Amino acid sequence: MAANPSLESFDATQVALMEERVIVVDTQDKAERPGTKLETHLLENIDKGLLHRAFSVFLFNSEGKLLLQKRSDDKITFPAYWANTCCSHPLWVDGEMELKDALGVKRAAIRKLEHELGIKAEQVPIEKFHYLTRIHYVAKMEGTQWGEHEIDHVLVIQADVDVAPVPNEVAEARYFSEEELKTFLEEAPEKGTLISPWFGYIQKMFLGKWWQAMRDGDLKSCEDHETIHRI
Ligand code: DMA
Ligand code: MN
Repeated sequence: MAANPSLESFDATQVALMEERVIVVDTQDKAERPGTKLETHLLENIDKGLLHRAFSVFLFNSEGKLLLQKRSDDKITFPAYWANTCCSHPLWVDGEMELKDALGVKRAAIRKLEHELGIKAEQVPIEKFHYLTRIHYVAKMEGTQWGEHEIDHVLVIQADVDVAPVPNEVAEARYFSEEELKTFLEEAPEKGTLISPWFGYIQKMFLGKWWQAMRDGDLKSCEDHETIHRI
């Protein structure tokens, strides 16, 4: 681990959150030990294979539009990038490590939907989440010491919610139809819009299928709890 990664210039709350204890896993997603968010997001550790557990929420409203967020400029990793509704990490605590029915990552998702987007827990009841699959990916933030190396547990929920973004987490939250998202992504390079690597991968590989299944009320057909997709 880097002796002294420079954090002085960052938002104090985001710096404090680097002390969170996330779940270090092996390549089969077996929990090994707690690791700080700082340790697990430094490229010099990622380059040695350090891997942790994460989740990604895709929230659709009753019109079938997907909520995306633009990450705050205050985020230490991937500031100002657009991503799916909410991403974060389950913590090394009993409630968030429970594997049965993916309860651990679902609880973490409810915690962070409120923390990042001000969405109240009662608007996203745990039984409404669909746990679809896991994606193992690595991403480096060019020109920085930061990156991601995660087994990302994908959660989909359809719910109408009240959104109140928290400024040092989320710069903007916006709903997209499938067509609107297509245009947004096509125009991204010329407009200089940053798209997070994990959302980019998921969008290309899975999102169309999940969107259709959500409309058909058949998300169950997209559940694959055995495979860990490796990107
Ligand atoms: C990390 O998200 C998780 C994924 C899937 C990239 P994040 O950087 O937004 O985490 P946090 O909100 O805890 O900083
Ligand atoms: Mn991470």
